[in-house]
This record gives sequence, structure tokens and C-alpha cells, in this order.
Amino acid sequence: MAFVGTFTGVTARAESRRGLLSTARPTVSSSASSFVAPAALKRASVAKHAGGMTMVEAADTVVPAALLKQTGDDFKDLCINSIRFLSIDGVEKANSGHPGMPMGMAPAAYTLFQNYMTFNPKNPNFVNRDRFVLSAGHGSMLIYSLLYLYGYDSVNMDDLQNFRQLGSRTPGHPENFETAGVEVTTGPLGQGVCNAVGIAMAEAHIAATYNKPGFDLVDNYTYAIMGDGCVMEGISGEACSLAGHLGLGKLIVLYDDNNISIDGNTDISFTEDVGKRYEAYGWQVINVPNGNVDTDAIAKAIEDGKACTDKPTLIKVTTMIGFGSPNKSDSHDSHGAALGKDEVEATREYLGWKHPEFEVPQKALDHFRSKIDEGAEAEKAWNAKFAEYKSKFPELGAQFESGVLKGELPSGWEAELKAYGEGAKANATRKLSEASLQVLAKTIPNWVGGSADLAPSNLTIMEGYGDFQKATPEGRNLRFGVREHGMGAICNGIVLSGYNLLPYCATFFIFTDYMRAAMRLAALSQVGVVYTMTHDSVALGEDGPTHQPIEHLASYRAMPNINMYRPADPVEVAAAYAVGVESRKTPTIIALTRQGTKKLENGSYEGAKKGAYVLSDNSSGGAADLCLMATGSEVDLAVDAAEELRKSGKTVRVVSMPCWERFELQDESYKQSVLPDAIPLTKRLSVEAMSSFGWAKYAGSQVSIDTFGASGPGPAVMKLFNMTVENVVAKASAL
Ligand SMILES: Cc1ncc(C[n+]2csc(CCOP(=O)(O)OP(=O)(O)O)c2C)c(N)n1
Ligand SMILES: [Mg+2]
Repeated sequence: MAFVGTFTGVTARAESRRGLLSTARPTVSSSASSFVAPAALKRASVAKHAGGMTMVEAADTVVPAALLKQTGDDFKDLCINSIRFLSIDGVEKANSGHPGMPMGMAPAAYTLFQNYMTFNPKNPNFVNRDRFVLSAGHGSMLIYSLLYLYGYDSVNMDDLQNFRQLGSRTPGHPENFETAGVEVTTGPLGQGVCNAVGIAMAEAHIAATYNKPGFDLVDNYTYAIMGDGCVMEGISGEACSLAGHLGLGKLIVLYDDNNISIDGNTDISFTEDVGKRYEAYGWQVINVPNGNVDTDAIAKAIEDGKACTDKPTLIKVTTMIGFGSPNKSDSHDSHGAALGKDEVEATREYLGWKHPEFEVPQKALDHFRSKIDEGAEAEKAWNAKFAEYKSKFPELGAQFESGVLKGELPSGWEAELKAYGEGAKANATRKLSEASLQVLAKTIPNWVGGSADLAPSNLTIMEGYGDFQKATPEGRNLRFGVREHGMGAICNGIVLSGYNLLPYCATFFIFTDYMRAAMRLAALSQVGVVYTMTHDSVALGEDGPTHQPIEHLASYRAMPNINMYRPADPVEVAAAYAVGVESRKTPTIIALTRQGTKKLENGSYEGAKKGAYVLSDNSSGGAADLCLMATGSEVDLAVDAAEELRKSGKTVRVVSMPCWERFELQDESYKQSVLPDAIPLTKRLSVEAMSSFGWAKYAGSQVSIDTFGASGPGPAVMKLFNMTVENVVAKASAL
């Protein structure tokens, strides 16, 4: 194991930067059993001292052979290095990817997966599995290596060898819809840890709802690995602050504290005391000063994390990025590029790895794969427990089976929702949304959600269903605080928890700007969150242009796999929610008014679910002189304008078009029945108090708003922007 070598280049620069060495250049030891430490080993050693553990002297330190023996346990090293070298080789073969993080965090990941996590590789969806989120998604080879080693069918040797290639199940960043065993899609830093908060909230809620004395039906832990980048991103602060408030004791996050991100040493921009910050959030914080080798300390920290049931735990694992690479460790050089052939060889030598690329020693593989039987046993035991639970608690057991395990919707929910919409009187659509939410709360036990501190404006409280708080996680009203971005990512986690919860979340439509990245990930991850977005146009009035959406509808219409609904009346609001509930793999935004709207005379639930339908047409044969199309509050304008136009002898068709995306899913004959070629684009006018962008596809002319809004009473602002019947009539008459 002993190795004698020099550490030069970037390592020397890192040393001088950190000031840990009295001389910038280390000297070579002549001893066969010791060598001069690379800077980060020294850093780790100093930290070790700070933690009250065995000390290795700082400057010009000669690290004892014991440290070179890595964990001090040859077999453990074999397993940890199996993870390291699969990750190194995967990146090397692809000549693309991030080897440094997996190399540094392999000991922590190994300790966690091998000794603490319950999972069934042959059934990645085992409901009571411990969840693992790789928030530092760039280190994706870490999770692929683990899935392969533990015998998941989703990642085989071919996949490892085709990392980042088209068609492989090992994409650049982990994608939940691509690779079984990957719980959430990560890559945009910070999102994953917030997903983990959502998963832990889902677990706490389901456990509080279904567990009975002697029957901990659901008691899994949620683990995450996040890096400096995740900790720096504001979104993680939002969700982790909430996690601390909620005391999510089953959430354990390992922070890869390696002091390196893309620009180099994090000292250039990130020097706060992260531990103190998380303590202030209400977390238990545990330091592991030498995560490169000290698996006992990692294990102890995880145990302490599990033992702390009323707080989430942050384990700050200090590591060296690219551990084992003599020239690229502790440097951003190992962050985001293959090590290169020579450096891989040097790393092999340093870590004592004797195996060719992609080869895992059989005894290590056998050891990893022993988790297959263990996982199957765990699931078997759980199944037996559930059978007993069902016989003792038949009603809850049946609800768990159908709602939580199978994700079935209870019968009758839609009939009730539709009946509500058809029977309801006109109102502001946010009020109609509030009533729809009550119907869904009553009919769907898995329906949970809330607002980012705008519940009285968004009207999102489900009356009688309690608040999810630390002491009452069975509550179904979620209180996100003013944390839109965190809210979005938490909701993604709630869906991806595997408990088949259906979350909605709410804010003003304009503030989707603050949660767009999470919404985009919902769309990409095939996550059916429902977004209740009120105050949907300049008509909201006095709050002015900072609060008035303009380009928002267009921007979400441009986003793949998301339903952008803007319903006009009670029937359409109910239909929009129905689509939201049914669309388990597509998120749905429902944009709602602050101001009153009329109830449409021919409003159609089925038509609204199809995205667009004909409200009225006074032509015979479907070739009206004009077609007015509108969404939400402007449908009233179109209806009234059509009436005026008809008085002057025109034939006019009025189309309500609450959701373009749903309309595009319909077959050609339906589309023609709504927007026939017989009415050419030049005779079609769209009416929407929002950017005209995109409407040209359906209509040759627009009544729209293509500037920022204005502060003033809603009706005055609408008038200022020509959102009037007179203007619609005038524009249409000119066609
Ligand atoms: C939101 C976001 N911004 C920027 C990036 C690009 N990026 C990928 S990794 C990284 C640095 C991450 O540093 P760290 O988390 O410390 O990872 P390490 O280098 O230690 O592996 C950056 C900026 C990203 N993936 N997501
Ligand atoms: Mg880092």
C-alpha cells in the first residue's frame, strides 16, 4: 500500500492558497512507508485534530502508512474503490462527466448504502424503501455505480460503459424517468435536496395518517448527498429552513464539504459557517472531519442522525474531491472532466487498485449483491406486516392499498367536481378554485397542498383538514412560507416520494418567476403537480406591474409537458382541476382571476377538458365570418363583443380556449370542429390580456398587452390597455 510520490501543480497552488504549508512545495520522503501528503490530506488531518482525533502534523507532514491504508480495512477499501473506479472508468470512457465527487464521497456512499439503507434492488419501488437523492447530480456516476453494484436491473455493465451516450440508461445527470432506482431528476443544483425535503414530508404525512401502534407501516428515511453548490443555492435554504421548522427527523443530508466548486476553491466566494446556518434552521449538525477515510465516523454520524427523531440532520463530511488522484485531487481539475489516461494510472497506483477498467473484484461484487436477498427479505417482512395491518384495520388498509400503493383515485371524485362546477354561480375564478379544492379535499384523501404565504389571497385552505406542522404531520394544508422556489421543488419531491400523494401549490401567477426552475423540472421529471396561480392578469389592479403577469402564459405554453390552463367560469375551473388530478405525469398550471367573471352560457366541462371548444356560433355550416377566441376573464369580452358584431349582421363563432396543450392533443377532426380551415386566420381574433406571443398560430390578429402593466384600479387598467368590448368589436370589424 505504501506509496512514495510528489504532488505538484494545482496541488501546490491549492496548498499555498490555503496556507497550510510553510513551503509551497512538498518534499519527497525517502521512507518506503510514508509520503508527503497532498494538501487536502493535510487539511483533513488538521480537521481531524480539530475534531479531537488522532493528529497528523501539518506543514511538510509525512503521513503515516495507516492513512495510506485508507479506511484501515482492506476489504472495505476494495468495496469503496470499486465505486471509485467504476465512476472513474465511466467518465473516462465517455470522456465527459464528473469523477471528483464520486471519488471523494465513495466512502460515505458505501457506508450509507451498505450499512444503513433498506432497499430492494429487484423492486426499486418497494414502498417502505429508504430514499436516496443525489442532489449533486453532476456526480451521477456515483449513483450509477451504486445501482450496478447493488444489482439493480436498470443499470448493467453496458450502461456504465455507455455513460452519457444516447439511448443509455445512464444520462449525464440522473433522470428519474430513465433509470429505475433514481428517485428524482437532479442537475440544477439545490433542487435535489429540496426534493428530499418533500419526500421526507410525504413520509411524515403518510406515517402519521396510516401508522398504528405496533404497525409502523411507513418508517423509511430519506437521505441526500449535496455539495457546496447545493448549499450555496438559495433554494436549498428555503426548503431546509422549512425542514427544520417541521422537525423532519427522518431526513438525513450528507454535505460533501470539499471546498471545491467549478471556479476553484470555494474560499473565493463561500466562507460562511454552514454548520451554524443549519443549526439556526433547527437541524442537528454533525461534523465528519475526514470523510476520505473515516468510515467509522461516517457510520456514527448516520446513527446519530437516525437517533435524532425531532430534527433533520446535516452531516458535514469533509472530503477531498478526486481523492486518490495524485495530481488532480483537491482541485477543480477533477470536478468536471475525465482524469485522463495517465492520471487514471497514477490513481490506480496510489489507491492500490490492481484491476483493469470496469472490472469489479468478485468478492466485492458478491458482498454488494448480498443486499439483493436482504432487500427481498425486507420487502417480504413488510408485506407480512401489511397483511396483518389490513386484517386489523380493514378500512385504512384498503385506502392505503388503493391510494398509496396503487395510486388509484377514489370513485366519484370527478362526478362531484363536475357537479360542483355546473351548479356553481359566477364568481372570481380564484373563489371557484377555492370551492373546487374543498371538493377535492373531501373526495381524494391523498390531495394535499398549500400556498407560499398567500393562502388568504390564493384561497387555498382546505377547511377542516388541519395544518401540517411538526406536531401534526397528518394535516393536509401545507404552509410553505414565502418560499416559492422551495415550494415548487418540495412538491416535486412529494410526488416522487412514491406515496402517490397529489400536491397542489399556490402563489400569485407572477411569482412563478421565482419557482420556474422547479416547475420546469416537474415537467421534465413527469411530475403531476397542480399549480394554483391566482391574480392572473393586469386586472388584479393596484398592486401594479410588479405583480401583473404579461409574458407568463406564453412562456409556459412554450414549455414542454405542462398544461397551461386559464379557465373562464366555474365549469372550466372544475375541468381544469380534473385535468390536473388526472395528469399524473404532466404538471398543470391553473391561472385564476382576482376579479369577478360571468358564468358562461354554454360553458362545457368536456370541452374545457379538451382544451378548446365552441361557445357559440350563429352561422349555418360552420364558416362564420369571424372567429373570436379567448381565455379566462377575456372570454366574457369575446362573448359580449360577438353579440355586438352579430347585431351588425356578421356571423361570429366564439371559442373558449382554456388550454392550448390539451387542444393540441385532440384529433384532427375535433380540432377542425373548433377551428375549421373554413375560417381563415385572417378572420380570427384572439383576446387575452397578456402577451400576444404565440397566438399567431391560431389567429391572425390579437387583442393583447405587450408591455408591462400599470398601477391603478383593475377596471381602469383594463381600459387603459384597451381590454374593452368596444376595442374587440372595432378590431374584429376591421378584419
Ligand atoms: C443551478 C445550477 N447552477 C450551476 C450549475 C453548474 N454547475 C455544475 S456543478 C457546479 C459546481 C458545484 O460545486 P459542488 O457542488 O461543490 O460540486 P463538486 O465540485 O464538489 O463536485 C456548477 C456551478 C448547475 N448544475 N446548477
Ligand atoms: Mg464542492
